[in-house]
Amino acid sequence: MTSPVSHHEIRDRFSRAMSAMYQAEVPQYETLLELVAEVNRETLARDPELAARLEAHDEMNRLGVERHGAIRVGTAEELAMLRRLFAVMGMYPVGYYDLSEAGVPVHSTAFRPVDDEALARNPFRVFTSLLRLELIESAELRKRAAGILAKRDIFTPGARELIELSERQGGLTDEQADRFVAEALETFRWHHDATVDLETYEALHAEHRLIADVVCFRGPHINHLTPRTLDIDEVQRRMPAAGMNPKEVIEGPPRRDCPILLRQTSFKALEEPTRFAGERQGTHTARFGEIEQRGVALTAEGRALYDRLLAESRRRTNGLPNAEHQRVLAEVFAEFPDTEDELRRQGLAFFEYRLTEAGHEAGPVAETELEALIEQGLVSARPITYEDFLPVSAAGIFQSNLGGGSNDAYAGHANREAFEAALGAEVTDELALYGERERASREAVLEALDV
Ligand code: OOG
Ligand code: NI
Repeated sequence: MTSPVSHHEIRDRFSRAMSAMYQAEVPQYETLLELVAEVNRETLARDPELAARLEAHDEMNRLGVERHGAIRVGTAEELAMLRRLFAVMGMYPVGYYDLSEAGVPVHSTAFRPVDDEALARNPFRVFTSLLRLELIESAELRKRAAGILAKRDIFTPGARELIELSERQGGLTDEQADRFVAEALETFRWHHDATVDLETYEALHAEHRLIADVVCFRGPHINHLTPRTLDIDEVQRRMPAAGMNPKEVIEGPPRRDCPILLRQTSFKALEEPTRFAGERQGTHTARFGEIEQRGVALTAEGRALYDRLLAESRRRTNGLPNAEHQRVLAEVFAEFPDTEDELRRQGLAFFEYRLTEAGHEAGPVAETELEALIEQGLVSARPITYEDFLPVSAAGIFQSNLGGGSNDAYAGHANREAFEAALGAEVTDELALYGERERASREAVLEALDV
């Protein structure tokens, strides 16, 4: 094959094409992008230290292109083919998310780039959920949904050909990559026409709105895209003036000096005119816009502390408006150390180690303790950004856009094995990825210092 283009280049082209398509489909998303860019600009101007840090950490370049999206599919075959489609762009399944716990009949993974260079170039991720028809109680409805899904093909023949070509050749040429992007995009396009009649839609909708969303259309339309903001509280505050209806509360941890994990909010899904079989006009509500603010990835210990504090605050925040919700969260999370040094010393967060200039110049060093080397100014530690998602937050995003629909009967059905069987591959453990990055950087630093 003549000069293949890199997976990263294809992912970059695809994420831009997807964003352009979604801006055309959902003009409010374009407004959201403008608002996020404005707040990011202001935040960086106000906080030169943050600007310098992002620059030094290779994060400035990716900020403008960074986003994630989400889709929902109906069958194992669809999920397995998506895995192959995303692999063409260097995106691999990371993490298993059980949403049944939150009353939503799906389980999910995130397709995303995994290595440092790929993440720095364009960290585009797609949160991908598989509908779990087995959780629907009515056998009749289950059969009906499965029958409808069996009849559709969500991929164009061109996309299938190019995926196979890429697998055979080990990549795509420039021209093939452009065709791939155009063909792959078709899978995620919105269709105003449902594939079923209104009566079928309503029956599935009555079981769970999400089931109707997955089953009644030609494909897994992208249901939101999410740019990365540096100040989520400010964007949330400005949304109404920009004509957007924000969800009630920001999901995730509170505002902190050292941001951890992920905070998210969205504008609510729009009610869109939909034509059903038999020329009946109706509406469907699925598509929205989301924003996220990312912080440091937590170790298993840090995550356990986060989960405990989140559970504790949820008992106290139920139903509170955002300002109160955030105040209670901040109170409960006061227990979570909020300096980089403490997060590191207590092993709560992942860091990447590098030699400082002094470290580069130092000769062989006898000290073997990283903390001592940091104190001596030979080594610096920088927080590793969290690249994944949070199940409780994801459930909050699902629910605020599904009219609060949740069903306790779905709970307690995590089934990673079944998900991986459908996917045709194992999902990578996200903690292992961060741990490996930290470990490799520690070894490289110690080796360079010849300790
Ligand atoms: C996915 C919701 C989860 C996130 O950012 O946590 C999500 C969906 O609504 O399909 O996107
Ligand atoms: Ni999202």
